[in-house]
Amino acid sequence: MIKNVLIIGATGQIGSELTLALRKIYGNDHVIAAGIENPCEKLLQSGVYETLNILDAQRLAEVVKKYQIDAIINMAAILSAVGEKNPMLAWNVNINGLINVLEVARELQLKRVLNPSSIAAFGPSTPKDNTPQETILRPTSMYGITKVAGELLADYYVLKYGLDVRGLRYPGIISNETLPGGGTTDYAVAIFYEAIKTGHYECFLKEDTMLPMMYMPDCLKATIDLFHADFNKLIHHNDFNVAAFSFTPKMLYENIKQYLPAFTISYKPDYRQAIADSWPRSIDDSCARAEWGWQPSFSMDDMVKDMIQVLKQKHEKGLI
Ligand code: AKB
Repeated sequence: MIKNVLIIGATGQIGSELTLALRKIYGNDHVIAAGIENPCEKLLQSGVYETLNILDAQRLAEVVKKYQIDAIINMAAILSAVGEKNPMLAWNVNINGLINVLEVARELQLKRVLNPSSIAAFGPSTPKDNTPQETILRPTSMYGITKVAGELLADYYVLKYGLDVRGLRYPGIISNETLPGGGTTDYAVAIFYEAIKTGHYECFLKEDTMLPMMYMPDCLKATIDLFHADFNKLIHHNDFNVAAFSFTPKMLYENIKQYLPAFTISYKPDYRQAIADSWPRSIDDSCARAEWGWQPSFSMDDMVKDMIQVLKQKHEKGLI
């Protein structure tokens, strides 16, 4: 039984909400948040926060021992856009950081590791529609290269050492708590903030760029369900496709405009367009559905409605 969980990268977009969700399940004292940035009040007040750089293997081992950790969730990553600006940083954090996690888990005989991958694992030669889980993996971004290598490394630890390591390929994640940082799908979050705050958004992707996306409550559900899945029933381990819906910037703009009729958009594609063009348009997640019962709850319409409602309230209170 898992008692104490360490979440590395706990201050990030997914890590921050995942920490709070897992504290509700395991208890505040049993979910240790760790990262290199300043944590928000909610994280600090609900449990322990440790400053920890994933590249510091010795300190990682100290934290694991100090809190008798038996599972690690690794949310620390350099995402696609920042990764293209600084490829070696992406390789270092995403691969050497992961090796530190896998090695500490092997040496200290932890019970479980969860390490996410991404739709960035696919590349321009991958089939773009309803992309299967097992297909051509030849990404052209450094982030994507680290995600494929990470999936293979994690599977290697399963095969070679019998370590319980699992992972899922996140699409773009949309949320209203912590802002994403450094990704290509970040436009799908920024557009809501700008629609509410200024009434105009300049999009860095072309209007017809279709990408797979998911609302945060489904992202948390997918992560926690896979974390709790019966290891013996898993056929795959570190490459689960998960899907909810796909849209283009134009589709998202038109949906938001229903709630904010004066909202305007302009398009000024930059270097992130090439990254987006190399990714799938939609995802086949039948392995996740069959092996651990994955099913999304939020449609695009549900997500837009909820995002507008939550962010409007925050804006009225002066929080954004
Ligand atoms: C990114 O855009 O880099 C991430 C991802 C899809 O993994 N959000």
